[in-house]
Amino acid sequence: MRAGRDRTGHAGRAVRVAALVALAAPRATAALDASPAATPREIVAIEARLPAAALRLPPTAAQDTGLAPAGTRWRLTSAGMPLVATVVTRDIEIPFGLTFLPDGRALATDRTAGRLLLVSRAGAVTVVQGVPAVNHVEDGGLLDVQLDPSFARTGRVYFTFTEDSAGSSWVAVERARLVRDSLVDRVRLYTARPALARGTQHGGRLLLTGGFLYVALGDHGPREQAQDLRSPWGKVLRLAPDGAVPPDNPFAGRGDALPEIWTLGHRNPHGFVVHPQTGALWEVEHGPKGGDEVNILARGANYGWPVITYGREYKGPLINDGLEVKDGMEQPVHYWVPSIAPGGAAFYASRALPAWTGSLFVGAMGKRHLARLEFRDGRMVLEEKLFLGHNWRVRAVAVAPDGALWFGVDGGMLVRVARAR
Ligand SMILES: [Ca+2]
Repeated sequence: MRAGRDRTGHAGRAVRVAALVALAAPRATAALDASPAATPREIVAIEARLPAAALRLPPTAAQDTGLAPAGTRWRLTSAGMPLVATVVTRDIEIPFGLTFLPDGRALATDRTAGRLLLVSRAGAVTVVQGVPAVNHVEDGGLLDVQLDPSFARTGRVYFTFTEDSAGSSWVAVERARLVRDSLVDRVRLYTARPALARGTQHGGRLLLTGGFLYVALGDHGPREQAQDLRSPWGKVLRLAPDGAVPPDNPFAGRGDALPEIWTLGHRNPHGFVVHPQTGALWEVEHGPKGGDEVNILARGANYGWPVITYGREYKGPLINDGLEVKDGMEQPVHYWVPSIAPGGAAFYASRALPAWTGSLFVGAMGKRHLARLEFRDGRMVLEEKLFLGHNWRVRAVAVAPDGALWFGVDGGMLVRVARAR
């Protein structure tokens, strides 16, 4: 079982709780500063192998998933900053979408249960009413949720979900208004067709930026669709916030392509964020066996799946004879072999934890940690693996208005990381 690997080296609960290991982050960061020309192979990976001491003891029954009761806290150090991580709530199973209202409450999707939740910093959970029925087969359910920039005035929220279609499923994009604890005035903006029998690799992330609504979709199983301009699967789409197709989209006006396509060649996007300085769209996607990618999206560009990849088939054979580079196809800005199985992602743009400002956080569901990545001149120069040893399948990641970093763990729980006092 894959989970066992992450627990290697742990003699059990007593060691876990007793261990107090300060991270080597400040020293490693300084060393990297001295060698800005580091190639990707020279990247220093900081492995925070053990959790710092748990301030309270998690129950034995929760050891397999590493889950701990609400209120459990751990101290840690990252980039020289003393931090404390606190379990905000356990009242969630598969935290997929995570964003924040202006008042500081989290708005989170509980994927498989099809629940939309409002969560206060103190852990009070309110179930939002008016959410549509979802298909929760395999990886389906209520996927992402994002606020409109005008949320404070309009209450507008956008969300994605998998929906039944005669035994198969597709991904729907809707907009509604959040009024107190209910969704009202639901409007269908987009339906990704065709429906497919597979219940996996939907992607389903949303972004609102620059006056557009971007939707990142996976190949939904049949990989050749990622290169098929007549299919929305394996694409990032660009829509107006009302679902209309902008006339200046790269494939608009062509008879042989869906005009909503912005980029193509994606396998299964799970992280989808705007760079706080450049405004560029960054996308993190699952490769097959190996080859998870971080991509910087450019209008009309082809990200290669399944023609080029750094991964292999799950059973081991090469894909397309192992082709990794091809003219006309983009290279990722970073890739992981072996895979980390990325969850959500968030750029840390706040000044609240200044040593983190500019970092990209990515949940590592497969490798069971929270990755903090630093990029310089278009290259990743540092990867810190936070919370290694907890066995947490970190999925959703987002930054709260107060600068705290929240993440969701399958199983599940929401955890808040802030400066230790
Ligand atoms: Ca690619």
